[in-house]
Amino acid sequence: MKIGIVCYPTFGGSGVVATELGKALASNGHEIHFITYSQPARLDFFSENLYYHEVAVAQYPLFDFSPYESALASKLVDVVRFEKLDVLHVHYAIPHASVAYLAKQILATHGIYIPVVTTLHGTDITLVGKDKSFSPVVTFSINQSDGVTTVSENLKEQTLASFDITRDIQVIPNFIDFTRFHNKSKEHFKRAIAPGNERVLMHTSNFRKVKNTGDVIRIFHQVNQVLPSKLLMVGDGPERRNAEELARQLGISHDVRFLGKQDAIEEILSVSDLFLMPSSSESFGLAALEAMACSVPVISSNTGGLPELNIQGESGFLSDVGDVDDMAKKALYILEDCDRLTKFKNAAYLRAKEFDIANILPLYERYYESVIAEAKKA
Ligand code: GMT
Repeated sequence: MKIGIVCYPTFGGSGVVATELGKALASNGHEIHFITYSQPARLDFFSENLYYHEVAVAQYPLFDFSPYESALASKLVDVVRFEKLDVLHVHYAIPHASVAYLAKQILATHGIYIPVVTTLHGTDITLVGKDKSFSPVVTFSINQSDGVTTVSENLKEQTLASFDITRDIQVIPNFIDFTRFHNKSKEHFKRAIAPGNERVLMHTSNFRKVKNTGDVIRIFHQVNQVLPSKLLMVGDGPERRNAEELARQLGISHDVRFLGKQDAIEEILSVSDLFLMPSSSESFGLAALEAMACSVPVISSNTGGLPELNIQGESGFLSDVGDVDDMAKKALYILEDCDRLTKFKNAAYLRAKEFDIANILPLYERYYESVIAEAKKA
């Protein structure tokens, strides 16, 4: 198949999923065309089946806000026509689903019918999409897509509950590539981070409010009082300064390392014993899956799609959003006993295996085939 992929090219989960999906589809012989405003962060791989088309937005003194949507729609029209694509797969509804609809209508005037698959990832539904300034467009563009997927059952339920949806939604969960994400021996790095063989806790995110990075620091503070440990904070974003300030106020900044944005997440996970994800909303929790693939158990909140990934008492524990005491108690339960920690690490890895890309890729391939077949009938 010739597949066009539209996504945010950043380190955000939707962009990561879109890029990893495109890379895997290309390895499976499909021709993949990424159409984004800059090269996707994880498009670090050469394949004769991978193409990248940059959306350039013209600047003009009249524009306070450059019209990205128009530039993207025009680029989609151009790429679909020239490359003769079979399907367009857009990730994150805003604005990609409505832009794809516009491109589809323009192409129809040229006698070209391009089916559109929209994948809903999370805040495009749970936070941003619900806002009155977006919801009519989000509803319309979901209903007008030829195929719609969500990354968890919970996100599907939330979509149906929050918008007036008149079409089917298919759940296809996030996935993991074990050739990259597995536990690697990084003993020298571990000794540098934890010279006293302390336990290492880790959090990675884009430090938005929804990630509750303050709770990460508070959980660690409680753990550290009982069991001397280290915390690695990976990523960057608006809440990073507050998290750093809180670590200082609690007197633990010497045990907390803010590493900023990092490419080799799997290497940092390989020296970690526990992953913390206390988010107030999380449609799936890709970062937690990456941790589990590297045999790192997870302490998470029980919100959104997290219970579909993290199994209570097996791959880690889940607590109510904001219940820092409970999360700290459960973190200590896992970390205090070496045999128990090993048991949780093994169980986390086995749970992650269920989301191996080898299991999930065929779901997307079959879904594209069914959407293309339906479109041909119409
Ligand atoms: O929805 C978001 O906040 C953005 C999105 C992204 O692009 O970073 O993240 C979401 O998509 C990931 C991939 O499908 C999911 O694993 C994340 O759970 C989800 N984030 C939230 O729901 C907060």
